[in-house]
Amino acid sequence: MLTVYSEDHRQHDSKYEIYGGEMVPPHEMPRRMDMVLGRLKSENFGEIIEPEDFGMDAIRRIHDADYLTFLETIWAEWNASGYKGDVIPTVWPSRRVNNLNHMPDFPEGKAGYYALSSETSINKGTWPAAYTSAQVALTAYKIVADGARSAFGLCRPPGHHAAADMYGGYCFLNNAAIVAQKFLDDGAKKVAVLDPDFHHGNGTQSIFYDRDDVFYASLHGDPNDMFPHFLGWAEETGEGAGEGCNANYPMPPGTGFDVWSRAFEDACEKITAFGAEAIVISHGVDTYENDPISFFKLKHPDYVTYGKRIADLGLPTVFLMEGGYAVEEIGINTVNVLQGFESGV
Ligand code: Q9C
Ligand code: ZN
Repeated sequence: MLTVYSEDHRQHDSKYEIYGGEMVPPHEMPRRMDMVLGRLKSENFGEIIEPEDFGMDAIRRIHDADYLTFLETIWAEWNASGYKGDVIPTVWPSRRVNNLNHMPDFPEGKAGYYALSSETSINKGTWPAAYTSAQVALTAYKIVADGARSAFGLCRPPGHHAAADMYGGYCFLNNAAIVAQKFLDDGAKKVAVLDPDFHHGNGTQSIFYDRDDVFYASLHGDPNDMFPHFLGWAEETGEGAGEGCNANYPMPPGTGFDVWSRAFEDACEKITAFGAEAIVISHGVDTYENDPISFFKLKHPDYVTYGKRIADLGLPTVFLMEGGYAVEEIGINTVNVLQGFESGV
């Protein structure tokens, strides 16, 4: 399997994340990619190639124009306003303060307008890194569209929390949604996005929620106990034409592979019943037992097992990196899924 990767991600390197009332170094850090690259190389997994540049068209199919302008310009505006640190939102439209007919001029207002949450800092290089991350995803797509069974986009920053006009959860552009839409625009009738990342992919769900051409399935920490807290319940099954095309599997703290893999099996069976012609995997490995911000209990061999189950779906498959914060072990778990997949092809 080919891996697509660019060094451009290093430009997204904020100093701080607000976590538990403290300013800490972001859990989503550049070193994550070094650990995945190291494992790909030590396992001789396959060639690692640079992304092509496909421009903005496929990105604009998913994200609103005003939101993209915001991402491109907010750091410079923030900096010009006299603020010295990373862009960190501190005020949001809320239940009782929410006249969205006006976009505030001041960058703090703009950041709050577009932000899901405050842990996601924006620094000078965030936009070029997010742009290249989407190009990494689109290049992985092209490899599969050209006939390969699978490809791995080693994306950073990740994407599944980003909606059409919202960033957060370490995500800016929804790489998985961009690729799913690209499959459709190039002729597929039905595509699935399967999201084993520990967190609910609220962005992907919201983008496709009323549509019957994309099936979205997510296994994640129960919103009662885990970010993003306000989406991801099992009752969310899609709406309108999309009714029945969304499947959420929220699970409680301490969930191990016995329970998790049954949910995974159900998701796989639903995707087959849906009739997907291709699949995008939101490849997060923050389900790992030692992940510092998560609470599932998957172990190294479990990743091989579910990777093989993905192969059994028999579909053209684009893997895109999402979360995983047990940095020293992210490479093992990430590559285990890919090796499990290849053993099942
Ligand atoms: N107390 C991905 O795995 N946590 N994003 C915020 C802070 C955000 C994870 C809660 C976790 C986002 C792609
Ligand atoms: Zn995650």
